[in-house]
Amino acid sequence: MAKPSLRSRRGGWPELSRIPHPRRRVPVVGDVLGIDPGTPVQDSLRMARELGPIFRRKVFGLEIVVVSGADLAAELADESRFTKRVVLAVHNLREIGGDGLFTAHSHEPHWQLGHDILAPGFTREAMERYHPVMLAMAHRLTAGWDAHAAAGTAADVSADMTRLTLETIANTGFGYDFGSFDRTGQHPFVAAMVRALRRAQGPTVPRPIDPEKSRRLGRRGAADAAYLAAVVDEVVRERTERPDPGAQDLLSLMLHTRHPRTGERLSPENIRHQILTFLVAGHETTSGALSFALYYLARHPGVMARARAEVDEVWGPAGEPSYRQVGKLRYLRRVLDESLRLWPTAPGYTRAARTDTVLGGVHPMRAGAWAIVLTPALHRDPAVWGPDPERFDPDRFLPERVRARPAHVFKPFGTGERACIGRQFALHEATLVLGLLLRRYELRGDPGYRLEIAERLTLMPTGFRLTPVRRRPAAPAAPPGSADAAGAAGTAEPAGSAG
Ligand code: MNH
Repeated sequence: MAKPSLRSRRGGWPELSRIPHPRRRVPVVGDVLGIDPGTPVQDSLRMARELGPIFRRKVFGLEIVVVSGADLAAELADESRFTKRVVLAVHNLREIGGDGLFTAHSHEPHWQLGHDILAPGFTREAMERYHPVMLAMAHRLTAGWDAHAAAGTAADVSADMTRLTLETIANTGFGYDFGSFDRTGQHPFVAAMVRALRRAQGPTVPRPIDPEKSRRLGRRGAADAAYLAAVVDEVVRERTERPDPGAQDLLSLMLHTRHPRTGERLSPENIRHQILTFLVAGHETTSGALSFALYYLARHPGVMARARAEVDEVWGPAGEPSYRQVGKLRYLRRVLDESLRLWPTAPGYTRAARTDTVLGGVHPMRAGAWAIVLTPALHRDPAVWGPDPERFDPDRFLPERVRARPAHVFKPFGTGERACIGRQFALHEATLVLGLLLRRYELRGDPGYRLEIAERLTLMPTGFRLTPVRRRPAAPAAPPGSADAAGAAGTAEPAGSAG
């Protein structure tokens, strides 16, 4: 345990010293020993285990206060005392996201305007409109997995979930198609986005300054930003060249609607920022959530069997699930929630004090001072989640158990007015896809695989592969050898021979 020192070296705020920091603090550079620049979240999670519900971590001159205690997180959720803070890592993303919804300061005019104009794109009615498009994108995924099944090969789960979620947000939100499933490698949009997210995350430890290398990085960054801007141009050009008067998607809301009260419209520049924001925020985290859920399903055969039994019962053996049938997969939703508990793919959010205040009676904050809620740590607070928070157990999300917990202990989508606008979109898409995969395949993981997580502001499993095996068609509806089963096998063949 770190021993609280009595005096603050910064002076003026001796109280800061009352919260612990890692033991091996190095002059000037800070708390960097044993720290890997690529995994700030997983390192902070380890520190939280040792240092408790609130600690400070110093990286160069910057002292970050990290919160993982449920009581403190509940305080920080009080919108009258705290508000979202656009911290450096998010600010760095303004190079591509500008004053789009995610990177905007709450006081910037385009935040409220954008929020109000885009809100109709996330209603229940909107989800019902997206549902058939989501289904069509999921069928592209299963066509690929049918080919794996036919060839007996394994799928790279995160890569395929990224193909799926990128096509889903692009097609539902913008009527735009990246063709991700038609290429073997990563789409250049995804590559440029991942590099941008990594650059924004920045090095958490100082690296030797190599001027040639930093020039190279600068050029790379400018090239990526230019490329991403070109993609946005293309999205807008397609819509303006082939106007779709019936379109009721995010793009038409941005281009053609006014604020319901003030009549204001989004500026052309802001629209560009919003498009990129939604293309990125709308797929990267959902892809991670799906990948983690599939990882936990493969690791827990009992959970997988129960989830599959639910799908078979609620959806039946064949046919397209309706919008409403997706919402009925209550157990599968709990699997998703439990995956997001252990690995919330947007692993934190930052809260700044609106006025001078004291957090938890221990940590005085000036107006503007901020703390980060580290959600993977909050989601493991033993005071809330019990003595074995690492255990994967979807029944933690049984309604009566959720009701028995205090508020603000499960925050994978952030908090308050700046919480995720795409929550229902993501949950519907992910539940739909998991249901389709469970109904269609046995999923075989590599028992030797050990979870490895890449960090780039978001969390994503890497190297996780699954071999899909077509299930025997469910007994009564389609006995083996029936037209149904033969038809299904037949569609797999051409794709299989290609792969
Ligand atoms: Mn999403 C904000 C997590 C899916 C669009 N999202 C947030 C925040 C979290 C978050 C956490 C709050 C960040 C902060 O306080 O700084 N989002 C997720 C997760 C998933 C997700 C874990 C999937 C799982 N998000 C989506 C999808 C979309 C989307 C899908 C769009 C279709 N998210 C956003 C936008 C914001 C946001 C836009 C910013 C909202 C605002 O500040 O007004």
